[in-house]
Amino acid sequence: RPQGLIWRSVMAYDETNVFARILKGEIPCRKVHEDEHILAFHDINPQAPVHVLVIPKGAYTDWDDFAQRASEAEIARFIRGVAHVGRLLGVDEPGYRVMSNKGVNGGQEVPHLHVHLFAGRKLGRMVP
Ligand code: DGP
Repeated sequence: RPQGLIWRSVMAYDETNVFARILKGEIPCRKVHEDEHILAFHDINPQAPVHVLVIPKGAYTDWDDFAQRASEAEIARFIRGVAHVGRLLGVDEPGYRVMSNKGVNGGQEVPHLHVHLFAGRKLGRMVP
C-alpha cells in the first residue's frame, strides 16, 4: 500500500445489486455504449433530456472504493470512457454535467460505482 494515503476497509461488494444484474444481462437496459471495461445506459428515471449512467465493469461499490482499489489504468479508462460517451451522445458541446453520489448522505441508491451524465438543456446550479 502506498504510504501517505488513508486506507480504510471498504464494504464488501454486493453482487446482487441492480447494476451487477444489468452487467450479467439479467436485467435489460437501454444501452448507449459498451466495451471491455465500461457500460453506459439510459437512466430509468431521467432527470434531464439526456440522463445516462456510466459504470465500470469491475466490482466497485462507489467512487471511494474505486479510487482506493482500481489501478491507475482502470481509472484513466473510466474517465476517458465517460468523456467518450459524452461525444457519442453528441452532447460534449454545448456541454453536460457528470456527477457521482457516494453513500447515504450522497444519496447513492445503487451500490455499484456509477456516474450520472446529464445533458440536453442548460442545467441549473446544484442545490445541495
Ligand atoms: P444513485 O442515486 O446515484 O445511486 O442513482 C441510481 C440511479 O439508477 C437512479 O437515477 C435510478 C437508476 N436506476 C435504478 N434502477 C435502475 C434500473 O434497473 N435500470 C436503469 N436503467 N436505471 C436504474
